[in-house]
Amino acid sequence: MDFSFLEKLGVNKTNAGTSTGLNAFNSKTHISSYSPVEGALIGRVSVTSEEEYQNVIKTAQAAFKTWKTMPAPKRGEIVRQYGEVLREHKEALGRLVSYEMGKSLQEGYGEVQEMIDICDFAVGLSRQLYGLTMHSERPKHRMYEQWHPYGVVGIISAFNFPVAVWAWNAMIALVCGDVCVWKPSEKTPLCAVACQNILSKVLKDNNLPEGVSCMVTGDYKIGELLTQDTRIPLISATGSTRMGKIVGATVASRMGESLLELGGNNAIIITQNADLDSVLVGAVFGAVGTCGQRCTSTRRLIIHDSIYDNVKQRLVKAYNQIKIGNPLDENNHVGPLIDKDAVAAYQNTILEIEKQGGKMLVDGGVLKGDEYISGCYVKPCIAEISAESNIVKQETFAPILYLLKYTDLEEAIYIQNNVPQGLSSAIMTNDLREAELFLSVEGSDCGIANVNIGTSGAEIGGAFGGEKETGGGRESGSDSWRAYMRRQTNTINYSKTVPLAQGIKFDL
Ligand code: UN1
Repeated sequence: MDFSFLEKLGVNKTNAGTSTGLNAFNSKTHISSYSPVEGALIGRVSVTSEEEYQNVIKTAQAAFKTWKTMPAPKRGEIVRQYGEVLREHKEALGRLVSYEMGKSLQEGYGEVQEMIDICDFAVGLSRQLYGLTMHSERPKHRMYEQWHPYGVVGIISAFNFPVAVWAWNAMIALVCGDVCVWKPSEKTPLCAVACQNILSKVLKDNNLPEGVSCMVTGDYKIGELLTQDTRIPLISATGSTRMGKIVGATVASRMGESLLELGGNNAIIITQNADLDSVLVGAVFGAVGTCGQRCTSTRRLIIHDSIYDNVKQRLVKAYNQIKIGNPLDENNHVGPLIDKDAVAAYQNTILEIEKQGGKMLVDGGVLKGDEYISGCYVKPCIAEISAESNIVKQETFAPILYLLKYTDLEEAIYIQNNVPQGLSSAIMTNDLREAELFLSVEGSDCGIANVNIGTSGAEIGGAFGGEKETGGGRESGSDSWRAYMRRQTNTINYSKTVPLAQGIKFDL
């Protein structure tokens, strides 16, 4: 394999360097990053020690003093430059994402494209951080609100979108005037080093302090330092609901803000009025894309009983055509799971399905042979099972799809909502009434509800996130930027008296 993409990104194959992007540190312990593609060691990243952590936060705090006073459109200019350099590195970075995380090359490129798109969005936003003005109840008074940056923002990201989800957070936070400390997943540290290297260079070329964007690496212990740190007013965390509950509680206990983007259990309702050809693309990509490791992956299909057998047959046929293998080979649809732990979780879920009375329509299994040497390649599978089974209500980060049957739409919506998670949802129908009911207050309870497209692949322009155990946060587009700023209400008296609000008289 040609590894020149690693050099292009400044990620040396044997020693990827320090984790912080603040090159002065000499950590003694390392994280080794192994590719799920072929099990090979890609590189090592030093683990941030507690002492280094303290330095990183101090450096970030110092950088905030410079960054927050720069006009927002000037900050936007830095983000614009970052987007330009990302365009130059799209091929190499997309390849690294595919090689370190295991998603298909197309999806690796797609992820970098999301980064570029969020840069463009953030550049425009840097001139649109609007506050409202209000009419004061007092004469010769002006009232308005303005938005100020919080300060140091902690970003905890997951392995499955090792670069894009950081960029959604960081690019928006940066134009808002915050500085960022990133803790990437320890499963994909090299992707983070690459992004950080590119951004550090842009900052340096503009004579800006590199503390504007820092990185710390390690396991949950470094995450704990971040979440407990009162110098970090906002923590944005993406990952499992289990992790999010700990992060949310810890940050709340010190009155910090958290923005959580956690597990999903996303369903597509397929009604008798659906166009079955387009159903297939949305459903299969949603279920097997990224090997079922998106928080937006389709985990449940809720199918009208009149078309159930037809959809089932088409799905089984489509699944038999899925090519599983090296994700860098563009002929393959599905690459490996991230690691052996993920494979074990996949296997346990299949055992549970059988224990809970489910029936496999397309069998799962771990693939063996030279092409699958890492031991992380699994077969996407389909099970028929009761919607009430416990296993259906859990998120397994793997390509396991449940087929559920319904007879009327209210029942389908009930099934769709009757899980603890609330991220993404979809209905496939050409019937206006069905679509509108699904989108109405009586419909989907998720943060994302789509018609005639699948549950995954959301565009960056919308607010991304979900309800219930998904955590309630919104990232990326729309007005998500407000989560990264503190609101200040200002009242200015330009009269010669001091009238009190609510008509209160207080004469001295
Ligand atoms: C995630 O899996 O954490 O909507 C994010 C999607 C992608 C982002 C997924 N744009 O599928």
